[in-house]
Amino acid sequence: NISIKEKILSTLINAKGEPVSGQKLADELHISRTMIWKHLKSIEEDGYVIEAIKKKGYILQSIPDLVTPEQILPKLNTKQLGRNIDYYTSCTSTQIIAADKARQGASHGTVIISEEQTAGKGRLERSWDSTANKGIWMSVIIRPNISPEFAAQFTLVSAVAINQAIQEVTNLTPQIKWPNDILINGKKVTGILTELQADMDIVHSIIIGIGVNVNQELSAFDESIQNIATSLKMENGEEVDRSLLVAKILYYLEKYGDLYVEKGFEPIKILWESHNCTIGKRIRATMLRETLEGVALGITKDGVLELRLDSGEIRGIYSADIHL
Ligand code: BT5
Repeated sequence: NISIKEKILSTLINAKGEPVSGQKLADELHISRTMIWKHLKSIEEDGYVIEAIKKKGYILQSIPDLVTPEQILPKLNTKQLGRNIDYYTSCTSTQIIAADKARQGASHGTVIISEEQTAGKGRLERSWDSTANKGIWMSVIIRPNISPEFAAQFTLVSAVAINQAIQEVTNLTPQIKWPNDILINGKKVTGILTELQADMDIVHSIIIGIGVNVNQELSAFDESIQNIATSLKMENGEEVDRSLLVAKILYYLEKYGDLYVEKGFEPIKILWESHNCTIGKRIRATMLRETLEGVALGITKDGVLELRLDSGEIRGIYSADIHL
């Protein structure tokens, strides 16, 4: 059933605005005109606008903003990332699906993307608000040839890539907050969750979970985060083409990921520093066992945050929640 609907849809898309005869569709698919009509209704329910013209047929007037492979691939300019896209209208968490796929051998660059997540997750089992059709909820499986100790830096590589993509698509200037947030006007627009499958000395895969709030209104967010979250639309006042943004994120993720594997962290560090809002500020870092306060001096060549405590002591921080 689904495949007949998809065939009708792709026929309409391929007709590029020319009318498609209902009788011809019925003949080709060996189903009745009534069934064709039912499928068209169902396609309209997905957000496509179809016009029926007497004696001529059906014309596709507009396509909904979805993050389907059909919408992403024509905009994608990568060698490997996103060449294999696993698309869902709804799922628990793309991160969970990606972990399974990675274990089953999914290739470098495989993307799991969903319009909605019912159990989106942040770090430390926190939840991630993932409203249907309004954001980018995706996981990218990569298989770089690096040792596990360098994997965490992919969070910073990803932050630089997403930041760049957002700037290109929207003209907004977001800022990176160490380690895994992107903020606009002090509010969180993106979270990154980097997970690792590895042995002691070799990475099998890194799963980069990317959540970007794109077209939400404030009321779409859970009340508990309405004062800390924002979306691209809330900041620049207009709808953003999600599939274009996905394609750009994958483009820069491939570019900076390759650069990192080839040249190390130094070139990424420079990019990261030029867009961050953490360095030089007085911050509080909450970790699992302690909370420290001090001035963020910078990041090391390994991406570790250096904090100068009031006592003068300098501490390296590997992972924490930062309060500015
Ligand atoms: C993160 O965790 O920021 C990582 C988020 C990663 C989400 C992506 S979506 C695709 C993939 N599949 C998944 O299941 N996850 C990844 P953390 O730093 O722990 O921040 C989580 C905190 O951010 C929550 O406790 C809330 O306070 C806040 N939050 C939750 N949803 C949010 C949203 N949509 N926008 C802004 N803040 C949010």
